[in-house]
Amino acid sequence: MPRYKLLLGNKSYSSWSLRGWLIAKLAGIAFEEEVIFLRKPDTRSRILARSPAGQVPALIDDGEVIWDSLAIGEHLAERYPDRGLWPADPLARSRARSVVAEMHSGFRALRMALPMDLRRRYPDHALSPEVAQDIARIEAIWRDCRARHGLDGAFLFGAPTIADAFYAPVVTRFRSFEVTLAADSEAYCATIMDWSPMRQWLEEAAEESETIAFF
Ligand SMILES: N[C@@H](CCC(=O)N[C@@H](CS)C(=O)NCC(=O)O)C(=O)O
Repeated sequence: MPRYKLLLGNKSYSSWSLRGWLIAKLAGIAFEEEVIFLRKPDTRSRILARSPAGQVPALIDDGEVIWDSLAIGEHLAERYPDRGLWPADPLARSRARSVVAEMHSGFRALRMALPMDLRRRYPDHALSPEVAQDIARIEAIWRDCRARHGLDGAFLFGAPTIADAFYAPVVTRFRSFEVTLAADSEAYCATIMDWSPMRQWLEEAAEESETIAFF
């Protein structure tokens, strides 16, 4: 039995689970998965039986639970410091932590208005000024990271890091809501959609039969 188990929500809808799962893939660990469908009468009790915050993702490491996507990232980065979860350069690392923290605690308008939904497209979806402001800020973050730290690869800091895992569900939102982006942002979105663990997640999401109607 693998040492690690990852507790996840539906692959089609759980953006925070996607982050945790991509981070586990980046760390190269072997892990079991347990998917708990969201928005079911027993969702909360099922998650609470395994993780005290009642949210996914949670990583179970040898019986000890680490909840929250960012805590999972830090836990695995500490366990496997040679696997490049954070950029090696100290300034790039601080910047990566900043943009991850900004995602983790911000972009509320975008997250509420454009849920992650890998099963449907929402063309012509009106964007409020607050959502447009979040989108502009995200494009500026991507541009700045790529220009300052990403020149030796196609990801935000060159090679893939926790920062890309954190922005991957934003990419899927931009795709499902057919958000018009600048050419460099489009190129970054294409990189994420073609990233091998991302393709695996998308394939597994497509196999799910549960659906959630957001609108
Ligand atoms: N801060 C948490 C947020 C996790 C979160 O909001 N997860 C949602 C699913 S994407 C959840 O568990 N919701 C519980 C529910 O729907 O009952 C993290 O980064 O891991």
